[in-house]
Amino acid sequence: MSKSNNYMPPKKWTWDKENGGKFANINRPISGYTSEKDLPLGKHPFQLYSQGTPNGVKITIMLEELLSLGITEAEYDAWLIRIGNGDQFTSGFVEINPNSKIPSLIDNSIEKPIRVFESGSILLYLADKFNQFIPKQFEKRTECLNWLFWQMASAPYLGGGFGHFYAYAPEKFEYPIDRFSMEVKRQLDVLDKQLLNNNYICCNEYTIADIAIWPWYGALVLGRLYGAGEFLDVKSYKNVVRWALMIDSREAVKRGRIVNRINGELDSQLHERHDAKDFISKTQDKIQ
Ligand SMILES: N[C@@H](CCC(=O)N[C@@H](CS)C(=O)NCC(=O)O)C(=O)O
Repeated sequence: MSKSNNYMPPKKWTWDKENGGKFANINRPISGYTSEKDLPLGKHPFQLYSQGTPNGVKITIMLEELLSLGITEAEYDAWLIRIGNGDQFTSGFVEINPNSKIPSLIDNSIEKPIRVFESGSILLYLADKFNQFIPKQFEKRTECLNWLFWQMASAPYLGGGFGHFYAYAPEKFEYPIDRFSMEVKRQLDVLDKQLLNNNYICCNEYTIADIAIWPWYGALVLGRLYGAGEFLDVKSYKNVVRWALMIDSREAVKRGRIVNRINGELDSQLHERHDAKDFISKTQDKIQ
């Protein structure tokens, strides 16, 4: 373990400089909007404002899964919120999510449209609204929610902790990388044991627990997150890898993964989705 640096926290923290990390330009210690701008509005029942990050992808996968069951009431417009440009700090976005984070959703299909923010809350809202991807029996529903909330509580260790210090921080610091690698590996072990005798995360069925967990831990074991596959020895979590590959092969997942995505191969970026046909004709390779 290397020696600590010489930083001594002052008596009172003040914001006097950017921290130099990858998202330094958008981080600030106050909430609220920085510019006045309304959100665009499309014709479908659901208006999604998001970017194709692991949290964003949870919702596009869920909506595509619902549509693949023939539930046309789940039709949606997916608008791109470029978080690197600070689109989450416009007045329109803050109105639907005071926390300025993607994903955020408006349900326009009801008399008094409502906002839904926090990806776990959005998944639960859609699951309850359409009675899909959530067990009906109370005990099983509770187990499903256990894992949904587990994901919501664990992801900040993986993203905000490990991912931040391993991939985004301006320098590599051993202490936080060790601290969060240990926690992420423990979480992977939790999942690996859960999936030892189960095809899906819970209740022997595909649920919003799988849909929430896959974009984070599935992507991690498939080597798609932070370039950390070898570092975390992800292949050793064999049950998680098997589960991740199974979810990866679902057609709705393949579609959901590319909506609002702004990196990777051009044919895997569909910046905005307003129609099922957009997957054929509007990916970046087709429109550039
Ligand atoms: N707990 C929230 C986390 C959402 C979140 O952290 N979103 C990130 C992208 S994955 C974001 O909007 N970041 C922009 C920012 O921090 O300004 C959820 O699951 O919806």
